[in-house]
Amino acid sequence: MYQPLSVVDPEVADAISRETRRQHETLELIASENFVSEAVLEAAGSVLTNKYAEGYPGRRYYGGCEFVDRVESLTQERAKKLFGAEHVNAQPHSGTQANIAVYMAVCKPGDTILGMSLAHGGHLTHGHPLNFSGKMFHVESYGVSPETERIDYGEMARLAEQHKPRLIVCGASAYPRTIDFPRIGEIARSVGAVSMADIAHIAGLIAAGLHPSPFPHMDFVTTTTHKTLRGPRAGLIMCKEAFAKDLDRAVFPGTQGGPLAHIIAAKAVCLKQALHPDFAQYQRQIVENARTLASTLLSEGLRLVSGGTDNHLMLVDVFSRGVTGKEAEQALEKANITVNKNAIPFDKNPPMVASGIRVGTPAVTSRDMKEPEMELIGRFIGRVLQAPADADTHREVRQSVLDLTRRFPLYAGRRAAAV
Ligand code: DSN
Repeated sequence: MYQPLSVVDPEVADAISRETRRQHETLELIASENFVSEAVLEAAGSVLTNKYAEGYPGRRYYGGCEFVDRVESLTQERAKKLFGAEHVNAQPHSGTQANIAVYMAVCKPGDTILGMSLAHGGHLTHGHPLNFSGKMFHVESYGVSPETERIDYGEMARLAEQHKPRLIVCGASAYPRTIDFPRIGEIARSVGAVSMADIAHIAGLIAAGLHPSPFPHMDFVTTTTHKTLRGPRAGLIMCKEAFAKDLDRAVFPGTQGGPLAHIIAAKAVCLKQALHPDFAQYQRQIVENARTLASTLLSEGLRLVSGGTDNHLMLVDVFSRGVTGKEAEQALEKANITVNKNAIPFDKNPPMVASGIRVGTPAVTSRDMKEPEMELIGRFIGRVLQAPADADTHREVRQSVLDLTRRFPLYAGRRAAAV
């Protein structure tokens, strides 16, 4: 007999219900988060979770794969069309899994990889010493220039020439500026390195033509599907046909077992939605919103790393105001504004304290907020950061945030049940 979650497991049901309410009532400014469509949620919560399907469409180690084959092939076809990719592997469970697979496809343990330093906006998997990438490979890191706080391509070229890496990795998780893929591709080719772009943050912008494409400059492109792409939490890899076999072997059986068919279905749905013309308009609004929020924060007297943004996020140097990133994150949370503390380039504070916060617009744009709301949000942030320890300020701003979130409901059909 069917029994709802609230009956089977009231504790988990309660946590989900409270999280639903939190999502409704806060301003989600974490640059890597978003709100998926109901259709994506439905696919992710479907019976496909019951199915094992090791292998690839048409070449499985299990029977009964007719329908999951169709789903995985659709995901591949749609990703190829959206990004202009030659080959797609739809199975990575996450962005980290996607990056692991590429490294395993082209490198041997001990090979040199050149990636962007986490401290300057890169990602853990781009060679951080505590990550598998830093433990398995010899890592050289490039970063941003101290003057412009933009990627120092000259330094990248010098390091590539000096260390002759097997793989050059670009892409970032906290970099507000356009990435010069043609230039990086040229640097890689000049030293005989394979190139990889991790476009997890900017995949939606690339799909909409708002950030230059990494194709045909890069050999491999990895992404998550849950950030600007607005799909399920998962990964995806694209590559040139010449690398297809090595890549597929590196995903399965190299680093993963059974793929998550329900999540692959949710990726297919998100890619279908991303191919619709409305998606490009959504991406344009993300970028417009980021510009407006950045200029409002500047007018509030806050310093932005590199002076502004070209994409969906900005790094606010809150320590220039005497507030640490940790204090800023906590104070804003009390006002129902969610951000994450983030190191800024050449940070003097340790990463768990940090001098900055990272602020992004994909999720609030999914709630249909536009420029006037970004101006309001910028002023809320400015106000909290002026008095980060003041409980009255937290309360007043929280009330204004609640007024705003009520005007822009999330999952309108579910709202009554959730709140
Ligand atoms: N942790 C993600 C982010 O927040 O950017 C990157 O994987």
